[in-house]
Amino acid sequence: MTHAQELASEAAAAIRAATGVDTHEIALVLGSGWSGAAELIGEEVASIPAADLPGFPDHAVAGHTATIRSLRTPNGRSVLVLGARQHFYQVRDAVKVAHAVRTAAAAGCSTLVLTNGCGSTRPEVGPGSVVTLTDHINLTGATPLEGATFVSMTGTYSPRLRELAHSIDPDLKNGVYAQFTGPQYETPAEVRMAATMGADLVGMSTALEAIAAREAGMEILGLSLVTNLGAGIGGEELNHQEVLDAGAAAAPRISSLLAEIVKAI
Ligand code: 8IG
Repeated sequence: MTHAQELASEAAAAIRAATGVDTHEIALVLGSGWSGAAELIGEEVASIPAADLPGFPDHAVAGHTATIRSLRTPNGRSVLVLGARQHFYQVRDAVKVAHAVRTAAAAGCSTLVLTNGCGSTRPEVGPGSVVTLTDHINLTGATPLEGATFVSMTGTYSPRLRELAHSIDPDLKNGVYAQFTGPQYETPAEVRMAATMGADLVGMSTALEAIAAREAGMEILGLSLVTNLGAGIGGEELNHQEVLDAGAAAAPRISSLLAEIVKAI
């Protein structure tokens, strides 16, 4: 085991101890706009401050709300909600970014749902659209993998889970997500570059987590909420408050969508 996997195993052991749940099955990372889903998915078994778990940032870094929650669905499955996403722009360390996902894998999760809010490079896929990821482009220049770890990244985003999501909401789009480092939004030229490279979406998360999940052999579903058109696509300048407002406006709809998807997994 690598040091990162050992630390994740320790965190998973602490989750088992705190929840009394031996094996979790599904892990969720809830990005901007998606956090309301947890209440609809199941009953809360335990809520653990992330700062109490090995390898997670302490309170000062994580903020007050960073918790790892264990839910039990009506059909008796255990879901781990990872409310402690660390963005690459916060820590500049892809191994730290991947710790929560590795912990979920060590806790037994074989399925991972990664959600985010993002920009769109395509005017026809505007704010409020929900996109299932077919692939990603990692533009961070970083990786959570260490040493000569040659992981295949083909088929990272499960076609099976994507089809399941589309069967629940036929309005879902498919798209390729490009992870930039942030925290600044892109220049219009960078958005055009991403579009030329084949990216439909631009954001600041998900790809690094998907790499770690892939290494761990997890089946991955990526769900993006488009909160804005990428810089230069819409004509209007990006405004962080408008991005937040668009996320808040879509929250009830996408939360119930995610709850339906989890029920069907
Ligand atoms: I919400 O337009 C959200 N997150 N990189 N670009 C990037 N991240 C984002 C954007 C965006 N909107």
